[in-house]
Amino acid sequence: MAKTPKNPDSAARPAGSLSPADLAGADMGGETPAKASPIPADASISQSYAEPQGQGGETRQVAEGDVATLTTQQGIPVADDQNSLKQGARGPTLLEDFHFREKIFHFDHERIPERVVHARGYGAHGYFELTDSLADVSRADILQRVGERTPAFVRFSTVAGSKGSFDLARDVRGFAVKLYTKEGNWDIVGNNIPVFFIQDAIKFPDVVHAAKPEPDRMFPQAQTAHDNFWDFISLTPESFHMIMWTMSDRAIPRSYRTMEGFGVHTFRLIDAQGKSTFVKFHWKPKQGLQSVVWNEAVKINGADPDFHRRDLWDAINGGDFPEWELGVQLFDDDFADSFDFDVLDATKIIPEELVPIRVIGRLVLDRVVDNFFAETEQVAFCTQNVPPGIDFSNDPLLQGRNFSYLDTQIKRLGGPNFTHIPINAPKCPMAHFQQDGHMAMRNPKGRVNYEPNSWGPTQGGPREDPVRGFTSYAEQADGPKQRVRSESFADHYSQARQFYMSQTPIEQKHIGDALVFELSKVERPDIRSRTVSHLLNIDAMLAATVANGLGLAMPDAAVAARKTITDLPNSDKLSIVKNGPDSFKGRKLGILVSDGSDADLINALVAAVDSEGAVFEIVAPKIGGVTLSDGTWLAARHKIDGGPSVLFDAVAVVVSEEGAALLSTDAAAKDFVTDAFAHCKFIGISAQAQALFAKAGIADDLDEACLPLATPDDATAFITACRTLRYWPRELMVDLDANPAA
Ligand code: HDD
Repeated sequence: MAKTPKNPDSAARPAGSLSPADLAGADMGGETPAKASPIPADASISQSYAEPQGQGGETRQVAEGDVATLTTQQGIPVADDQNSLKQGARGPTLLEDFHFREKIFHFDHERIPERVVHARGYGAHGYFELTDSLADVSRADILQRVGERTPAFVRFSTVAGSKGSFDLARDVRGFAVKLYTKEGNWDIVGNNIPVFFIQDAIKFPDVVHAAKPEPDRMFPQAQTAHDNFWDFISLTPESFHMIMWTMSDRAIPRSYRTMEGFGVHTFRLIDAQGKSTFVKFHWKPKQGLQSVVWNEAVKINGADPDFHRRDLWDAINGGDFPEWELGVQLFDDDFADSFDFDVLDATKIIPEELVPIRVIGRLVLDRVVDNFFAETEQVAFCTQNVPPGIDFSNDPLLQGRNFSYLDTQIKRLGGPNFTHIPINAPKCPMAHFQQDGHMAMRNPKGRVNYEPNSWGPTQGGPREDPVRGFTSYAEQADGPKQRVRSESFADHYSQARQFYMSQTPIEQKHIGDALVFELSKVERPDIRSRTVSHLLNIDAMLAATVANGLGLAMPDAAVAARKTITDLPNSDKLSIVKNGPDSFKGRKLGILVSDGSDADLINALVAAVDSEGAVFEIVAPKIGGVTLSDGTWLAARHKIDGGPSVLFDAVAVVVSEEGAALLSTDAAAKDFVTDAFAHCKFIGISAQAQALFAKAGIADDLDEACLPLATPDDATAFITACRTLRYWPRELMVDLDANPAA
């Protein structure tokens, strides 16, 4: 960037009439000049604003280290960015003011349409490293050489909410990965749930319309707890497998870092001889699976609507790079033919116990974006972006997606040249004869823009390559042209049941609670009842729990196209609790302190957190921090009102006697401990802190996951206990829904 000429007349200006260079001189700490000057309060200063700006100031080159001159987009240096050009100090603004017009024009066009779904998201850069070659089944270059790294960009998202909605909505999470391979971009545009609501892409607008805010009132935002969604669902039995997942804690993940990702569809791998192997893609988080609980999610949305964004940003910037293994399930036609369900049906999984996962690589996110808009907002994922060696199956959802993503990018990014935007541009050589269009950035040179041509190898441009080029799998297709759903897609409940049965009791309880919560927001009793009629085809106990929770008479079971298979084996891989982390690494302890907190204890806690690879944040009565028992000062990260316990995985309350007395008068401090308790968190309690728990009304309920922090030695034991993440038995003591008689 060009360095600024400084405006030499700045020193002569009256106060309040600052030039850009003056403002920049006030050490703004970056390259960008400051945006605003103080607004003058008195008339004499405002008089000074009327002076002709930017006249008489000759420019001169300044030394390295000075800030850049503010310019227009055309590069014209700007003398005054505080005042529009007027005819007289109080006169009309002049059309001639090209700087003003350009600035406002550009501002007016800053927004591009948000994504029609998955509008709220967050991205990061990283790489994919192959750890096991798939050369035996695929010719894809990225899958050949062990140890080779491929640049990657990942965008996580929620589905239903707008761009400005909160992170902890109960929702599916998008898990979209762009791999910049040497043979072009490969996008695996997946979710954190391995199945989908619908089987045929023609139903996508309906399911999305039903999930989004209702069109007349435009609420509720970012939630499915409303009539339209459940009306659609209760009329769409194929959605019930996915419903089991979205009502589970999978839909309220603790972090993007603690979610699995799935390619969902069956794809094909194609080897050098053209042989096809079916494949499903899985991303397995090294951090283990973890979710929050619903009451906590609701409160996180208020306390920190950017909870997931901040978590990813902090982890990457803190050097704790999130990592996932890429696993594949490989199978052939024989397996597909013998499987109970159709492998082309995106409402079905193939249990890992049936087709084990082969881990072939790792995905590491090690760099946040430089600019959210340029990268995260403009990234354009397309399911149809696959390199040679990867191919599609006939899954009708995937086939529809392959049309939709290209189409949506043209609307969103404004034209056909969105691949010219750096985040979307392949990192391998490109050569083609596509040209022109809005915002064309990479324009071919030379005379030839067509083929075949006879201009010879140097002037004639690129040529097809039948060997290296993408070749579709030569699948035989036959049959009448018709609008039908294959009979093999007709079983809607068996895998929904298998998922539910594979959960631990606490996870099953959460599914029941979520259904009761959502359906309690539905106004029409017939929709509630119709939903329960489907649950009867999944599990009678679940249906009874939900009917009871709703105060609803049990309806008859919905008519099922296929009878539920009730003896599918349970799959441990479907449970979050059974696939949790084995350490507290990467997680966060909140430490509530006061003046006089035991310094040795705090130091011991911090050391134990450090050695576990976790992080901590200090919560204090005032943001100015506290003075510990040894006279040292401890900075605070949060004032108590702004640092509720829902922001932490576990909490420690290490306060002095006076601190406990003080905090006992504070509702936010009492919420801090009662919420931590209600959300089944591990709690470390110094002897003096007991008084706060007594005032909060839970001193008599404290259980074995509320650990005493009497001496510094207790710190390690406490952090070790936190590895378990939550103490679930407590939930049965604190929740009305746990009491069947209620
Ligand atoms: Fe989709 C975005 C995932 C079905 C049409 N989808 C989008 C994103 C993800 C998914 C992760 C956000 C990408 C990003 O971060 O920019 N979608 C899925 C999965 C599906 C699925 C896993 C089922 C297995 N989607 C689906 C269907 C259609 C679409 C059936 C249409 C026929 N999806 C879109 C879209 C979006 C999109 C409208 C909105 C913004 C975008 O594409 O770039 O084209």
